[in-house]
Amino acid sequence: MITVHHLENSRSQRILWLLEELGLAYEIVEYKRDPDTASAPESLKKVHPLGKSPVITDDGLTIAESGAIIEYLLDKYDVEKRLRPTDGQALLDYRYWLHFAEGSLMPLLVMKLVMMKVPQSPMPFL
Ligand SMILES: N[C@@H](CCC(=O)N[C@@H](CS)C(=O)NCC(=O)O)C(=O)O
Repeated sequence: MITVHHLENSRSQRILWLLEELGLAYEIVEYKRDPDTASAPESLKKVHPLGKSPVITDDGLTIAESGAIIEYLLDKYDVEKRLRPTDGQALLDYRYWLHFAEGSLMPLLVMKLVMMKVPQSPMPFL
């Protein structure tokens, strides 16, 4: 059985979506954010040294990083190759968007969130 260590309001939602698309059985261990700091609880550090989500366990393996988890699940369970192109431009596009999400988009969004919490932003363009 796949277990998802799921932090509320987080990238972990990507993994739940994919598991639903694949029609797989899974269980969720849910973690609540601190109401003041929005940080993950200390208990998440038992499964991820940095206390980050998502993390899954499957068949004795523990896997972190949403992109790596997505690749793992598709390699193992998308046997009919429904969700990931196998070659050509479509595969290049798939890889581009998979990496764009974490490599380019999320850093900007997170920085923007952080700057919104700073009353007088030293970077007003953010
Ligand atoms: N690049 C990682 C990012 C993981 C990450 O930063 N997760 C956030 C939630 S979206 C988290 O666990 N934050 C809790 C904290 O830092 O306290 C991934 O794609 O899985």
